[in-house]
Amino acid sequence: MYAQMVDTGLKTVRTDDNMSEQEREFQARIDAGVKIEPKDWMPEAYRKTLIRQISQHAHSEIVGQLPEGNWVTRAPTLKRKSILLAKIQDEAGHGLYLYSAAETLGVSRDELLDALHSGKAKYSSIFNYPTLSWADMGAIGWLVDGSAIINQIPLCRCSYGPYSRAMIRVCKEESFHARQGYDIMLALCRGTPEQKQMAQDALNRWWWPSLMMFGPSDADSVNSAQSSKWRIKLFSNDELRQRMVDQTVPQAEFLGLTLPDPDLKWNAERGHYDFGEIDWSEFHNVLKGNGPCNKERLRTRVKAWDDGEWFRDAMVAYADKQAARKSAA
Ligand code: FAQ
Repeated sequence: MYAQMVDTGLKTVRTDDNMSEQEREFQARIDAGVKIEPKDWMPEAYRKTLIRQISQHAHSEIVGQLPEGNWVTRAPTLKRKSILLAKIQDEAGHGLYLYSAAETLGVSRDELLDALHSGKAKYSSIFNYPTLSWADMGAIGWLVDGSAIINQIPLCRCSYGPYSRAMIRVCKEESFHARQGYDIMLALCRGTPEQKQMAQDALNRWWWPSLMMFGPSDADSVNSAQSSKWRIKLFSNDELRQRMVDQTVPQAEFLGLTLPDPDLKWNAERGHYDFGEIDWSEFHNVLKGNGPCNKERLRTRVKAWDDGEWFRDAMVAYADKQAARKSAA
């Protein structure tokens, strides 16, 4: 069906000339801004791309609970503890909306979780870094949730209905997360010199990994061309990364913190901040499973899954019993 494709040098992209009638109609619907719904016909590659991206996204939300979970018992006040708990709980909810959206594409949750637990599935590189101090809770909310929002606001308008609708609620909650993170940073920066130093140290460690969240540079992004054509991606990795830098620099200035990049400077001609080269070898190393916490994160997830088996079994047994009662009545 997809007989001929154009080789972009990265990954093949379907061209208008070589599409079947059905594919052309599908592309026309996307170009007209009509949402694709689960029961609509879709090219197999569109379905697979969405399953890949949505499930990676769901796994990121679930694994993303772990770095912050590390600080629940050590939050400095009851109020901070309640806020952190609520945030972590929100991330679990995001994972659930996203697994549900992926399931509408004909894949089961068990298959998705198997892929995560066996180490086959990817999740965001950012969650393979350790959380060493309370200031990391501020840096994660400010920078990681901040980056997540920048990436996810456009996804509210993506072509696949269930994904775009899930994103609307997710983005609302992410905004609260980013604000609470900035509020932690603000409190630390207005505190003692030691507290301000903690905030600076967290910023130093989380800045570059946050920029890596947006994925490889456009020149190296294998999936971007086709995903843009299908309106799964509305902006490129580099465009969104630039947006994050432009948005964050004044916020760091307000905090009185220094971004750990000697090449960062305003470029009046471009109307954007120029910034230094990202260490892509670190990014690829983390993706290969060799980040500081990859093994620990996976081990924790697998243990949580195994420990929950009795509960899942009990729920299924109860549901079976109810169904048997109903059919006997
Ligand atoms: N980490 O060709 P591209 C959050 C992979 S949610 C790991 O550019 P694509 C909330 C990519 O999968 C954060 N892998 O790929 C929260 C592909 O591999 P594959 C997650 C990465 O898909 C906050 C390969 O590299 N957000 O933070 C990364 O077109 C706080 C080539 O890349 C989403 O998932 C990475 N950073 O663009 C929770 C948003 N970047 O599959 C708790 C939805 C790239 O071909 C606490 N996803 N890769 O083997 C997306 O927008 C896209 O998937 C991108 C990547 C932009 C991430």
